[in-house]
This record gives sequence, C-alpha cells and structure tokens, in this order.
Amino acid sequence: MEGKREESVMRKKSEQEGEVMDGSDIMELVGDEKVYGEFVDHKFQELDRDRDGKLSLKELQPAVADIGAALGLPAPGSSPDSDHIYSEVLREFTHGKHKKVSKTEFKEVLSDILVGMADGLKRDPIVILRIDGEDLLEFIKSPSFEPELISIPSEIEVPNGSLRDYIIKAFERLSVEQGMPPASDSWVMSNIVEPALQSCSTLLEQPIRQDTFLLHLKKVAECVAQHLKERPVIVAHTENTFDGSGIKRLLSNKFELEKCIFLLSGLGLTICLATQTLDAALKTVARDRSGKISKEYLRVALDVVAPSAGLPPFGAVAQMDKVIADVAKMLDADDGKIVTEEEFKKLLTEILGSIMLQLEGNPVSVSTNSVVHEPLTSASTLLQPPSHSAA
Ligand SMILES: [Ca+2]
Repeated sequence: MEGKREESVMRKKSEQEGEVMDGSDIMELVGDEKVYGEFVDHKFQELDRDRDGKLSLKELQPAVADIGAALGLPAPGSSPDSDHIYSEVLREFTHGKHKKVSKTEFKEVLSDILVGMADGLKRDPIVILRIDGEDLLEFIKSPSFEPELISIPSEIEVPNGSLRDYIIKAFERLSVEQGMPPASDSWVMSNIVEPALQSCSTLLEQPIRQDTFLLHLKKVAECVAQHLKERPVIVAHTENTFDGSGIKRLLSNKFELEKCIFLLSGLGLTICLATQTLDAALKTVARDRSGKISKEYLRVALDVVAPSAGLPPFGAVAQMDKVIADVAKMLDADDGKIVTEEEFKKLLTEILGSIMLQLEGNPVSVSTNSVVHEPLTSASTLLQPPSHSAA
C-alpha cells in the first residue's frame, strides 16, 4: 500500500469507488505462521525497550495506540469513548492483571485482535474515500442540486437564523456521495466549511431570503470545493445492514461461548476479544437475593448480548432502538415486574427472536462516515511488515 500517494493521478473512477479494507491483508499476515512469527518478533523487540524479554504496561502503550490507529480511533486521551476501548485492549494483553506480558502472550492476544479486526472488516468492509472537491463541483452543476436543497429554508426551522445558519444546515445534509465530507464532524466544520464561509461572502449574517438562498449556497459550495481541493479529506465509509442474521446465529448456537465483541462507535468495526455467554450476561445484571430479577434489567441484559447478536449498542442507531422498543412493548418487557431467572432468560430469548423476525422482514441499514485525519495505513505502524525481513 506504500507509494500510492504518487499514484493518485489515476483519479476519477477508481477513486470514487475508493480503497476497500475488507480484512484480507490482515488474514494473510496472521494466516502465514512464518511471516506472522517474524512480524511478532520484530514488534516485540521494538516494544521491549529495557530488553528484559517482557512487555510492561508502559511498553505496551505504543502497541495499543497503534491498534487504535489501525481501527481509525482518535489518539489516546482525546475521547472517553475511545479511551475505554484502549483500556479494553490493554486489559486483553495483561488479562486484567498488573503484570508484564511474555512474547507468547503478546503473540496470541495480538493474533486474536487482528483476526477480530479482519472478521469485522469482512462483515462490514470500510471504504476509504478521498474527497477532493471534484464530486462536489459536479454535484453543484448537476440537475439534482436544486431540487435537493431548495426546500431547506422551509423545512428546517432555525430561530432567527441567518443565511449562514441555513447554509451550514444545507452542508450537513449533503452526503459523501455528493462529494461532501460529513459537516457534522467538527474538524470538517472548522477546517473546511468555516474558512470557506469566511472567504467567500460578506452577506452571510443577513436574514435568509428564499429567492437568493440557492445562489449563495452555490457560491459557498464552490469555495468549499476549492478548500477540499487544497486539503482533501479522507473519509472511512461503512454501510451496515442489520438483518437479524446475527441473532439467528446466536440463537442457533444455544448461547454457547459466543464471542463478545465490542463495537467501535465511529467505524462500526467489531473486535471479538473475550468469550461471553448468556449466563455471563445474567451475572452482570443485578439480582435480588431470592434469585429473581426485575424485568427492568432486560434492557441491560440485551445490551450485554447485543454484540454477540450482531446488534448495535443501545443509543447508537436510532432505527434499531425503535425496533427494540417496539418489540419490548409487544412482549410487555418494560413493566418492571419481578421474574425468576428462568423466565428472564426465556423472555430475553423471545425478545431476541422477535427482533430477528422484525429485521428479517425490514432490515435496517445505516452508513457511517468518519473523517480519517491521516491515511489509515500510515497512521498505524501496526500492520506494516518488519522492514528488515521482506518475506
Ligand atoms: Ca520490557
């Protein structure tokens, strides 16, 4: 994947389709014992600063940061959500103990993480799009520009909104397919949209007028395209469809040793890291002393099994939350009554079964677009092969 910066002259068609990360590179690495062995030897040597043959927590930090970068997470310390994932990854290496990690342990855990990453990518490939303003310019000139955006002032209510406010709303509506990186991303807003707004018009603080809205919008969009040309934005694009197949798999496995997955919010990537059973889910759910459980914990339990069932965590996908809420209502799962553990399990299984049926009939599709601030491959040295031993 190196040296591809120069090849970007290839442009257009191939670029629109984007570079696809589907995990096959990772599987190739982990699947070849010799190559993977050398890879680990090299990584370990690099990390073992004091040369004592073990990795301390501190020595593991760069590896953990690298794994995060490979997943497209922001750097450690920049958000509580991703920091949680970083600490989970670190805990995997140390098995939750404060001890040093041997090379064998490092090799095993790293392989689990990489295979988990590859599985996630195979299921939900990430397409890397380079957005450089060309598609946006094309969209501005296309016949769909006007019908798509003319209704914004009448559809969206911004109290005392200026022209500027409505133009920002319009950019938030544009998709990556239309050549616009997500304007909801604060980096895009402050580095692309804001500068474009500043540089191109002085009339933006005026109240909005329907008759001149599109004209102004077009002008700003041209400026945005110019900024994108000077500073292309890389976006990791995923499309996930929740069609119930994950639940089907889980239910047919009788909840045995299903891999626990944690979902990375930004990219929708999943990593299988630990094992998790329905019983484990029940153990994390508070119980009263009689061994009975309040139904109010059903939601918690559902969230615990969600990763194994291929469901997003509660709150991550609004359409999915609605499906789950409807099912819970249908099965009287929200009445907060106290039930026995058996009943609780049965009800949870019924809920999963109903969600599965719902999704089979009406799959929910979501796409995510995350801005990648550096090309993924160079942001992480994790997957770079050892330089000295080209296999
Ligand atoms: Ca060491």
